[in-house]
Amino acid sequence: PVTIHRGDYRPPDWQVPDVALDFALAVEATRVAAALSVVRQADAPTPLVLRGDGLTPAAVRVDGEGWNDWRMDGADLIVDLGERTAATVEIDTLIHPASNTQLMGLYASNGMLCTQCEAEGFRRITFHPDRPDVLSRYKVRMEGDKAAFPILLSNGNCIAKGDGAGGNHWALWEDPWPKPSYLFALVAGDLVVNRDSFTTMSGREVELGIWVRDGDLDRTEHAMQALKDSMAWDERVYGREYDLDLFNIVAVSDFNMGAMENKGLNVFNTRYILADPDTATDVDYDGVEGVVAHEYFHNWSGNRVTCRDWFQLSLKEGFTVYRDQCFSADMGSPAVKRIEDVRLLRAAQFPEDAGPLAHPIRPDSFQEISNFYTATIYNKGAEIIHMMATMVGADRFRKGTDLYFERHDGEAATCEDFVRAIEEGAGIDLTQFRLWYSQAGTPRLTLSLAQESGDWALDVTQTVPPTPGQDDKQPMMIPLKLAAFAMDGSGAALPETLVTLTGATQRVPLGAFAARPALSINRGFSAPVIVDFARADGELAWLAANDDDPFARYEALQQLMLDTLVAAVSGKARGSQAVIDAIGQTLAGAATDPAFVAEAVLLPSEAFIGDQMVTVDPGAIRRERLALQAAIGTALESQWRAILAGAAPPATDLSRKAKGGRRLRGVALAYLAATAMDDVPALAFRIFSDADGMTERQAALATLAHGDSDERVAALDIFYQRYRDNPLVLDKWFQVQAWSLRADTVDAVKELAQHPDFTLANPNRVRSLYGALSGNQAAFHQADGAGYRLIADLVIALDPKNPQTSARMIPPLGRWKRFDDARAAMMKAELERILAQPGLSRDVTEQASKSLL
Ligand code: DPP
Ligand code: ZN
Repeated sequence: PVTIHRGDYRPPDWQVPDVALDFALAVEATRVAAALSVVRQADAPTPLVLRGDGLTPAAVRVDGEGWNDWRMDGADLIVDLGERTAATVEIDTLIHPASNTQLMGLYASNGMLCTQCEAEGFRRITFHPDRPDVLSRYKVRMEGDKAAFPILLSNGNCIAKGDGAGGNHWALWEDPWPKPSYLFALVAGDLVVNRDSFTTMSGREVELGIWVRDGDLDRTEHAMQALKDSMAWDERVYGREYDLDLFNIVAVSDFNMGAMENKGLNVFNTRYILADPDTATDVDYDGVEGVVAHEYFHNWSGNRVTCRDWFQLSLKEGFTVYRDQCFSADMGSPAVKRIEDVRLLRAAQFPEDAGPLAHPIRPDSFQEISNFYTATIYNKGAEIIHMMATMVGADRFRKGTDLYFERHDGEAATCEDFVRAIEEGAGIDLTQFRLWYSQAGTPRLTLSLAQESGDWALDVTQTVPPTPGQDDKQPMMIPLKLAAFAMDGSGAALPETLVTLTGATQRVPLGAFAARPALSINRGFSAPVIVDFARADGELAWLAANDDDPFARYEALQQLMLDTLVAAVSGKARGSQAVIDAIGQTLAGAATDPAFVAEAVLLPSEAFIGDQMVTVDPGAIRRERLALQAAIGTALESQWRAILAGAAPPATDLSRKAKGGRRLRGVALAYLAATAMDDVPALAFRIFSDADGMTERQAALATLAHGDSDERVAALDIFYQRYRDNPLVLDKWFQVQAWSLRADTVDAVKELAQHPDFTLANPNRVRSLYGALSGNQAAFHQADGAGYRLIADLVIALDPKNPQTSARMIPPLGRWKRFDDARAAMMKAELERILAQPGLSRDVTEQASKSLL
């Protein structure tokens, strides 16, 4: 495969100011007639290079005449336009939506036709430069059978429609905003709409539509509310107004990503639109709200200002994730949202940064851009923006983003453009900070306290570990929020201070304390770093109870649990009493903030415990984590039972408090289930049966699924019978079984893959079974290698159909360096077996071969 380098960027030789597309729609074969107006930018008469993927030109015309000066270069079309500096190039192609299993370009899903073009799917519809720095105005005509496709949608506004011959009808859409081809969208199908409207801050009325299959309409209200809230939030917080008269969202069940921000016509995975209390958990509800906001916010951070090239992907994704995180924090609990975001970063991004696929948020090279829609580009990218905002404060950050939007509106910009706008608008020197864009790897801060004649100081050493292609790292600019407290009741404290680290070592004065102070470090997770700081259990427990920053309280308790678990796994058991006491004390706050308490008392995941160890021992981690969970379950039994004794909040109550209450009930049940108390299956089954909504029902089912009771079998069966016709809920049925802590989970997954409801054609279904398995550390790393084999078999079977989704399953196999020799050898063998397959996609080839390094 060819490696593409960021340094090789050249501006396009030809711009394409206008694109006219004419679609003759049919599921089996759709004819596309494209007319591109092209204008030469290069001085020399270079030919026009139009990218294609699986296309054959049926006809090529230039300025209305048949044209023979063209040739194919691999999949691409090269048109020689001689000395012309401008022309209209027309190309006809024939595409086959029904057999498009990659779900890129124009494809059929559930009888409807829809598109996905980011990053490079437009070239599967017609020949085009298909690079984000080529922006065009689009006019789209589509015609098709009125019965099969009663609804015809594209970007922008519908400017004409009518009936055609033979039961056909047609529509003409025009998008006034120039856009890159990756934002093109078309949808044709039998859809119903939830209509609403929004009046923008300048008084413009925007028609909103959420389009779904018949029968799903009553599950769209939450998404609609989220959309209106997002529109108002972006006006209030960023001064950004929507810019078309129409905003449509279509929900599609077969979708590789979560959703797509096409101009004026977002296309969504159904799982981020459809929600009602009976079928969606509180987590699902929050997912809908967050993703609707994310895609809406892209209208400015992504669409109005787009990316110059795909190396700049984090320009729009990191910034937009940051924006959706702040939105969700404002809509709910900022502390809980921060905890969730950090947990996700640690679960998905830190391992990526520590493994063979590590890359900077602005990568230097890639083979297949689809492989770079990563937690690094998205979530670490968001942390980089978060740090800038922390350093300058909200008002100056807003000045920076105002300048960015104003200066680059209508342009294809770079990460450097963004940094410069923040520098100038907010007034800060980000010279050293730019290293966050170029250096991969999670910085590690090693801390120690020093005492100088009654005054205390903190010594900080930072190191950035080597990553592939980057052996030597420079010290980074790291904004570290800290505070210090006297634990002796004297009340002495260093109030919250923002320290900006710049050197490899640095001494931070803390002030006078009679005894060693308790240090509250990286408050609010001000920087995406790992902190190494040996602290006594008593100090952590004190912080867990007394720190004034809720995130720091959470961190202190997590660290206490982590220290206890790591010691136990390493055979240095030190008892669980400190953890039990701290959890018991935290539970006292359950009535006031159940959501926070539920997050705070959760044990660190098996994977995160593994991340603290030189060699991960999945079996010992599971054993010790379950043992600690059982000890906590037993010691605090009455508190857990008290939480479960009250009635659950009604499922229709989506207030912060009700959601928190349900979450805490799920945690309480899990703690009890870890003990050997024999009434627990019956208790869980009663909660499962009595539940008036999916949050309680799924929590109880997941708890039962870990065990071995008759209730487990009954609940799984009831759940299946009740929801077998609802794909999103059926995904949960597969998922809870693949998440199970049972010893036979790998075999169960193997069997479930043969279930009549399992299909490789639907990415959600694939992820719900196999994605859940690879996230189940002890199962995936089962000592006989059966988990590895199962994932590799999947990658091999799925690659010919859907390389993008297949390649996403590979990274867990690439973590072999962290495991013992026997496991490492089996993991590598599976990667090699994948690479030995003939005709492997570029996606899988890149991920598997890099994973072996
Ligand atoms: N649709 C994906 C997202 O919004 C890629 N742009 O993140
Ligand atoms: Zn995005």
